[in-house]
Amino acid sequence: MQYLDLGYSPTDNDLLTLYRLTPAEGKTLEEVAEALAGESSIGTWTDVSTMIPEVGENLKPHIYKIAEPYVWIAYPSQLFEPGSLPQILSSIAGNIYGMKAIDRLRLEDFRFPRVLTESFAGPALGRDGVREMLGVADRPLIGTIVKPKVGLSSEQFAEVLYEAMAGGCDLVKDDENLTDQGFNRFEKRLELSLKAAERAERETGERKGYMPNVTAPGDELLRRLELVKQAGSRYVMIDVVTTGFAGVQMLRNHTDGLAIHAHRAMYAAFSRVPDHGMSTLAFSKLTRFAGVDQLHVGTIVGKMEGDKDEILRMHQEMNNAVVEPGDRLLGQDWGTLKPVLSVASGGVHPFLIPAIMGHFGHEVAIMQGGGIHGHPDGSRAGARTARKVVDAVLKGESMESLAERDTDVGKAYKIWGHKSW
Ligand code: RUB
Ligand code: CA
Repeated sequence: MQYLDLGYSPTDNDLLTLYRLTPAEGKTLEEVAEALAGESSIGTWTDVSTMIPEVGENLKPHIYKIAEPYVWIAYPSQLFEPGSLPQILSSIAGNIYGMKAIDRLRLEDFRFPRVLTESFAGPALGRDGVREMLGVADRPLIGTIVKPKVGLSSEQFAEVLYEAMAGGCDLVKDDENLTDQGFNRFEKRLELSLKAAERAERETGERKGYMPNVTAPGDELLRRLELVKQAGSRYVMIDVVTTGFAGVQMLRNHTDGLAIHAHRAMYAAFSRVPDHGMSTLAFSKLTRFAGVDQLHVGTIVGKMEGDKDEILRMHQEMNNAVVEPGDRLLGQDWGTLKPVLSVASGGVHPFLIPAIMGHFGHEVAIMQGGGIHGHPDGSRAGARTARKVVDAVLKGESMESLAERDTDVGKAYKIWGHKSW
């Protein structure tokens, strides 16, 4: 087969991919691109007598552009099973990573055609639905991750959650590695945390969201989801990478109006090496198709790695109805799929909030763990500090001036006022 078709104009029915491709020693980019195009679609390593002409004609991919080290491929949409991220990934991000002819391979970006886009339900509530549910329209949502990550009992956990919510957090989440351990059972934590959240709601007059981590093998995941529904929670959270996209799609199909918070622990196993794996941009786009309502996208200024331009691009892909293609970017027409709320988290403290709002505007949830529970007067004071900082940023007040006139902020400023990563 010949898939090299430079100058081919992709049709509205094609799925487009952009790979960064490093051939193994002694191979040319063109020959390796040919092998990749075949292996990710209809081909194998040699010509086969079973290749009937119609398959070759109708289903073959087109390598339509090459600019070393990048390769652009258009695949006919009929190659893919509508609504199945596992099948699509097994094609465009599957065997090809392991081929001897390829030294390094990175899926930089992809674009689904409308027929595939609309086969996914996307977020049930999305960014705007989450805001409506919580009654917060015009400021960043403020949240926390209970710390220590694991180790507190269910009772101790619920108490920290209460303090944070009473102080002003809209959202409190389990950490990614807290699920159902002996020292903190899921059911007990769920019951006590929702009670504590209700108490904080009564006292503050605000609506609050507890995000219980239902990450587990599939059958247990669904069992925990049912517990969460029965308990009357507004949210579930899930570790999308370790659970896998099949599990996330399954969860989405059973949530019945609950919002899904997506934590991305392990994403960097794919994205960290710059010329291999999958970009965080491509990964993030998958989660909007899978139907999560909010996703960690990085902070630009916090403790986790992440290129500024790529994070802002991810923010666009999460928020916009249409993202236009650009230089080495394929864009996406999201059709009727709702926007996802971007979450900025990881090493955030109150005095990084102005920079985060500078980058994301108010359309973001800012989640601090250490930056709230590390306040010298405790979690409640930490949460108050975060809300005061957000209000000050919205009014244009400087952090120096706020720290001077407010005790909560002043105490936090002494520790973190000048901390950057
Ligand atoms: C942050 C935290 C999250 C990170 C993960 O806690 O627990 O797991 O947000 O990173 P802390 P990312 O505020 O104490 O650092 O959001 O980049 O996926
Ligand atoms: Ca965490």
